[in-house]
Amino acid sequence: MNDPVSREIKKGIDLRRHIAITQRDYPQATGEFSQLLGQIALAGKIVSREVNRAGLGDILGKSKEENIHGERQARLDLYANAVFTRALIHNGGICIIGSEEESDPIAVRQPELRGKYVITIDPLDGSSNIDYNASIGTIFGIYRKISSPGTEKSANLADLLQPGRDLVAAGYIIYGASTVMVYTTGQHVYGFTLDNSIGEFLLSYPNIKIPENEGYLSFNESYFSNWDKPVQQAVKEFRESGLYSSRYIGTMVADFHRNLLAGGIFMYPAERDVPGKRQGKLRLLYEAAPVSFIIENAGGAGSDGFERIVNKQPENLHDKTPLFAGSKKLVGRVEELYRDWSEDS
Ligand code: AHM
Ligand code: MG
Repeated sequence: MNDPVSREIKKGIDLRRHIAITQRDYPQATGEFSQLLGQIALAGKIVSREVNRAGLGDILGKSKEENIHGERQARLDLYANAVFTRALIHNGGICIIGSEEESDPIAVRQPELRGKYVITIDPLDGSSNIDYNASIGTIFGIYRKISSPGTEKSANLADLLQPGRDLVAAGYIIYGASTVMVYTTGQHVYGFTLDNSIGEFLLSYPNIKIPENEGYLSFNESYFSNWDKPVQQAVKEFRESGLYSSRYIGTMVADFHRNLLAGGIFMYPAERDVPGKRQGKLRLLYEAAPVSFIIENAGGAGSDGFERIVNKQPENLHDKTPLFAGSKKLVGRVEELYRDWSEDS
């Protein structure tokens, strides 16, 4: 960290200053991207406040609505979706949103509000944990508009269907023991902790790198018998290595965050014979691609067992994908076992 920018990026600086410093690398920047990250952070603070007092109000429990996946939406899901959507449309510098909670994309109608960025978002990941005071989170991916340059023309679905390798930035916010926002623009992975006393995100992790040969195995073991042979074999080997312990919260962003800091692997494999889960449960655009982009920039890997998640071309907004995200060694072993299996069968 000898360059002037890195020297200024010290623990404790606030997110706005951090963005301003890192944007100096891009003299052509118009400020739209900084504005967008600022709006995400603002919406995150509002959702964080609501999550912290959720049990006191009337916001826990299920609504009457279902999302595109046939899942009953929690009230807090809908609240988070509304907060993020509003913050992004007004002043977010974006032209279209693809959200887990909306079956169709939301294009920004007013030309004067349209920006050059495109966002995919899971406003509240870990819905099944909401009522039990366990960690939940928000995941986002930011792309450039590709359908027609400039902002005069409305964006369309094609702008959202981009592979993860074209992400401009990706990140997540965890509403846990404290609220933490992690993001990367394709170099360092930074983590900020919300200091509630001043209402600011302060830099707490200046350069996250995933450790090798230690950490946690994180998956829902109750599905073991539904997984492909290579996954079962990998799990057996990882357990027998004696290097790893097990942890599973059931909120991907929380499981992922822990393993990003501590090492290991998070997985949500395909269950080939289970309707609705033949490609697993997690969604490519607003869950798997952003975390894979992040973990690759932290020195790890994200794969569906056959190829890098960031190379997968989405065909639909709500496509699902199996996900293996963790240290290069563990994800690489899953891929190796899949390769041998495909050759044998
Ligand atoms: P959600 O976005 O509706 O909350 O669903 C995704 C979540 C992930 O956070 C988590 O990894 C997974 O569902 C847990 O599923 P399961 O209960 O099958 O283990
Ligand atoms: Mg989710």
